[in-house]
Amino acid sequence: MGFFERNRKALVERGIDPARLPPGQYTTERFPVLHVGTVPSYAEDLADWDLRIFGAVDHPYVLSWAELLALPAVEVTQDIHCVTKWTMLDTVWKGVALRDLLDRAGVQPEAAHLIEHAEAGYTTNVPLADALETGMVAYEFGGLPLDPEHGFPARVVIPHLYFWKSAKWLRGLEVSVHDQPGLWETNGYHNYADPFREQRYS
Ligand SMILES: Nc1nc2c(c(=O)[nH]1)N[C@H]1C(S)=C(S)[C@@H](COP(=O)(O)O)O[C@H]1N2
Ligand SMILES: [Mo]
Repeated sequence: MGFFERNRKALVERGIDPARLPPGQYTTERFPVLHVGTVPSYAEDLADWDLRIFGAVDHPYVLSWAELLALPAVEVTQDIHCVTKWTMLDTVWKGVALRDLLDRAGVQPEAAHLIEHAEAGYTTNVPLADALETGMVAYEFGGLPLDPEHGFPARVVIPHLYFWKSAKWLRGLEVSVHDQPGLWETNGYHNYADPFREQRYS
């Protein structure tokens, strides 16, 4: 029996439904770190961080760190899946629902895409409907602030798509009428990225 089969069998033995594991994935307990470039650092009070909500919206706005924390928070437990084949089950995230952030901006009716803008020019695109359904701007993982390498102070989490669709070190949310494929999407990765349909590459 190979590694992937053993991993799947171990889930069954733990009473976990193996259908939660997308095809070609294995589960891990330790949280891998994956990104291009360097981990950004910020002032102690995060005065040099903000989040801009803009694009095809009636009321673009900018949130400071304190303003983000003051918004109603949600806590979710979700499975996450990286295209490099690891899955983590039952990860716990706290933050603000993308729906709440975008509703405040007044999304224009012809908008159909969300472009996540992160530090150092990293972008990734998701259909607006997907972002509104499951997406959040997370600032806690497992009850603690995000680690710098996992996106501190805030990142997107869209658990039902491969994890490259969840930008770390988030700085902007752009609502867009037209699709704008991001770094990985313009380098051979799938534009939608459903792990259960194994949409790894295009
Ligand atoms: N800003 C930024 N966000 C990013 C990336 C990146 O390179 N830069 N990499 C993506 C990829 S490919 C993955 S798999 C996940 C990894 O998140 P983690 O390091 O917290 O596991 O972050 C995503 N978000
Ligand atoms: Mo990734």
